[in-house]
Amino acid sequence: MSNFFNTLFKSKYELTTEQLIKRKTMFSFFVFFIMIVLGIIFWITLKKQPRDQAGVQAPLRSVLNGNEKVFSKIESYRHLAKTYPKSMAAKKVRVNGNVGLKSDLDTAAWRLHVIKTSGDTLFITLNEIKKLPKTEIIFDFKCIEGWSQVSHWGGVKFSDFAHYFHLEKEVTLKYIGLSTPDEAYYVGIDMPSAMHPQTLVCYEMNGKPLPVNQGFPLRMIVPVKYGIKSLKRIGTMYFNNTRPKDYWFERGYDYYSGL
Ligand SMILES: Nc1nc2c(c(=O)[nH]1)N[C@H]1C(S)=C(S)[C@@H](COP(=O)(O)O)O[C@H]1N2
Ligand SMILES: [Mo]
Repeated sequence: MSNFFNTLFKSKYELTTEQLIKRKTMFSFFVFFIMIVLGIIFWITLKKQPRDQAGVQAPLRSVLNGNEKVFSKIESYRHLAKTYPKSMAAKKVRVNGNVGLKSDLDTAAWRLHVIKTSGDTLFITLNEIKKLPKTEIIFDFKCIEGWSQVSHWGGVKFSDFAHYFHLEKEVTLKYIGLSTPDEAYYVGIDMPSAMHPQTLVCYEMNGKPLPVNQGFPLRMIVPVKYGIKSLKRIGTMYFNNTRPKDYWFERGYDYYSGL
C-alpha cells in the first residue's frame, strides 16, 4: 500500500508499467468506492425526506408531478374537465376573438361541410344536427390570455355526430381540421380530444341559440383545451393524419393547448 501511495505523486514516466497498472487499478477502485458511498448517502437522504399521504417522498413526488404536468398537457383527453351547477354559469358570457366572423353569414344557406376521406363532402343543415341527442355542459372556459369563465353550452357530442354521419373511417385519423366559412380562422384538434365525451359541436348557449358573435349557427366546444380550439362559426370539417393548419399555432402558441 505504501508503495502505492509513493507512486501516487510521481509522473507516469517515472513508473514501471507494473506500477502504472497498479496505480490505475487502485484509482478505479477508489472511484467505485466513492460512487457507492454517494449512492448510499443519496438513498438515506431520500428515505428521510417527508412523505405525502401516498407515502411518496417529496423529491420523488416533485419529479412525478413534473412528468404529470407534461403529459396531462399533451394527453389532456385522459381526464374529464370539471363541471359546475347551472346556477354558476355566467349570464353575460364574454365574447373574445372575431377572426372569421367579420363577414355577414347567409344563415339560411349555411351548411356544415364535412369533407370525407373518400373525397365526398357532406352538406349538413343545423336542423339535422339538432335532431341528434343533445348534451349540455357547464365548465370553466379558459382562454390562453388568462381569463376564465364558467359557462353553459348545449349541442351534440362530436363522437355522436361522427357516429351518426358515418365518419367511422375519418375518426381513425389523427386529427380533425376545422375552419370558418371564410377560412380566416382555422384550428386542428387531435382526434382523442375531438372524440372526448365532453367535446361538442355546439348550437346553444344558456339554453338559447348561439349569438352571432359566439359562433351561430354552430361552434366547437372543447373543454379539455384552451378556448383557442373552440372555433366559432364552423364552415368546414376535414380529417388528416398530419396536423391541420392552426391559426394560433402559426402565431407561436402550443399546438395541443391542452388543459
Ligand atoms: N372563429 C373564431 N373562433 C374563435 C376565435 C376567433 O377569433 N374566431 N377565438 C377563440 C378564442 S381565443 C376564444 S378564448 C374563444 C372565445 O369564445 P367566446 O367568444 O364565446 O367567449 O373563441 C375561440 N374561437
Ligand atoms: Mo382565447
